Amino acid sequence: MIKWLEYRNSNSKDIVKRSEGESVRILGWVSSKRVHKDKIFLSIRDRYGYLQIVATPEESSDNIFNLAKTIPVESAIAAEGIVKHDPRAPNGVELRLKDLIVISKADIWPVTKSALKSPELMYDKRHLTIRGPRSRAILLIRSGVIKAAMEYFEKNDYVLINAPTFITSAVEGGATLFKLKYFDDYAYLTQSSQFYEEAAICVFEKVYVIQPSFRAEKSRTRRHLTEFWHIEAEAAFADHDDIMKVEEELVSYMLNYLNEHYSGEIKTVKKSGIKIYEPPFPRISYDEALEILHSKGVEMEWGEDFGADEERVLSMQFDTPFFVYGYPASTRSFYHMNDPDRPEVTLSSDLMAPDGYGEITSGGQRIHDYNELYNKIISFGLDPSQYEWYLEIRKYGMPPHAGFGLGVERFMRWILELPHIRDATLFPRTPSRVYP
Ligand code: AMO
Repeated sequence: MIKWLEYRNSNSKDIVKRSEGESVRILGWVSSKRVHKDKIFLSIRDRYGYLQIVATPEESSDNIFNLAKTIPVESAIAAEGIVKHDPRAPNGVELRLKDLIVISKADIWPVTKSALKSPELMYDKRHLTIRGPRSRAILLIRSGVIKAAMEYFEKNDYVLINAPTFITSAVEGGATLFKLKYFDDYAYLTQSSQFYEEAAICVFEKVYVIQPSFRAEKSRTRRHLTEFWHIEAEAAFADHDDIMKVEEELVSYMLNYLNEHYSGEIKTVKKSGIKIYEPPFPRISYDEALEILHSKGVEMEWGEDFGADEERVLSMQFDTPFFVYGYPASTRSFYHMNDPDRPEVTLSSDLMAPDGYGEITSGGQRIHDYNELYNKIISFGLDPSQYEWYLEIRKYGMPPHAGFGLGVERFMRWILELPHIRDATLFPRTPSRVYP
C-alpha cells in the first residue's frame, strides 16, 4: 500500500511556488487527456484545482509514457514529475511526467457527449458529473455562501442553533407538508426552523440556523426544490424594519465575501463575475408592486399572492435587490403580525432579486401576544391544540421579535444566473427526483 504522504508533497496550488527543475509528487484524478503522437497532456484534478502533466518519450520511460497514453479518465493516480514554468500551461506551470501510479483505474467514462445535451441524463449521473469544472466551482461557491452567512451572524452576535427535522405541525401551511409514519403515529418534515428559533430567542436573543427545509411542492419550476438549505435568523427586541436591515446587510456581506474569496470559481461559472449591491435596498409596498404589475398588463386582485410569474414581471423592473413589504394578511402564514395602522396587511416582506429572479428571502415581525396569536390561529381555521407549545412560549415573557429565511439555492441561482435551481445543490431533490 502507498504511503500517501510520501506521494503528496505538492498539489495543484502549491506547485506554482516550486522551483524550476524540482521533482514533486501529487495525488489526484485524471480529469482529461489529450494524446498527440509524441506528447500526452493529462489534466490532473485535486482538492485545489487542476494541474497539467506532460508526458514525452524523452522525459518518461516507455512504460510510463504508454501508461499515460492508455490511462482512462477519472482514474485516481499518484504522479511524480519535474516542475516546468511555462506561460502556455494553464496555471503557468506544468509537471513533466517521471512516474505514474494508478491507484484506482476508472472504467470507460459513461457520460457521453450526447448525454451532455440531456439534463435528465446528466442528473441521473450526478454522482459522477459533479466532478466537472462547472459543478466543482458551483459547489465551492456554495460552501462560501454558508461560510459567509456564518461569518456575518457570528460577527453580529447571533448564536447558531440546530432545530429538529421531524415536527408535528405546519409552519408554512399544510399543503406543502411531507407526512411520514413515526412509529405508531405521524410526523412531518420541517418546512422552516422558525418556530424553534422563536423559542430559542428567549435564551439567546439572536439566533440563526443553516439546515435543510422540506416542501412537498408539486410545482416543477426552475426555482423550487423539495429539499432546500435554509439560512434563517430570528431576533428578540426587534421589529420588521430591523429585520429588513439584517437581510440586506447579510446579502451584501455574502456578495462581498464571495467576490473576495471565490472570484476564480465565480469566473468559471459566470465570466462577468457577480454584481455587488450595497444596502439600503429599495422598498416598495405590496400596493405599489400591484400597481406596477397592473401597468404591465398582469391581471390580479388586491389580496392575491404573487406567484413565480408575477415576481418575474415585477423583478424585471429592477436592477438591484428590492423589498416588497406590507403583504395582505390573506397571503401570509398566521404567525405574521398585522400592521396596527392597517390591520388588513402584515408587517412582513420578501426580498426580491432583480432581473426576473424574484423572491430570495421572506421575513417579518411575529405576533408575540398570546391572545392575538390564539385568535389569529382560529381565524385561519387552524386548531390551536396543534400549536400548543408555540402558543405557550407567548405566556412566558415573549418580547416583540422578527426573523426571516433565505434559500441558499435561490440565492445562488440568482447571483450565478444558473438556468435551474437544481444546479446549485449537490444532489437535488425535486418532485421527480430523489435519485441519486
Ligand atoms: P418561505 O416559505 O417564503 O418563508 O421561505 C423562505 C425562503 O426559502 C426559500 N424557499 C425555497 N427554496 C427552494 N425551493 C423551495 N421549494 C423553497 N421554498 C422556500 C426562498 C424563500 O424566500 N418561515 C418563513 C420565513 C420567515 O418569515 O421567517 C418561510 O419559511 O428563498
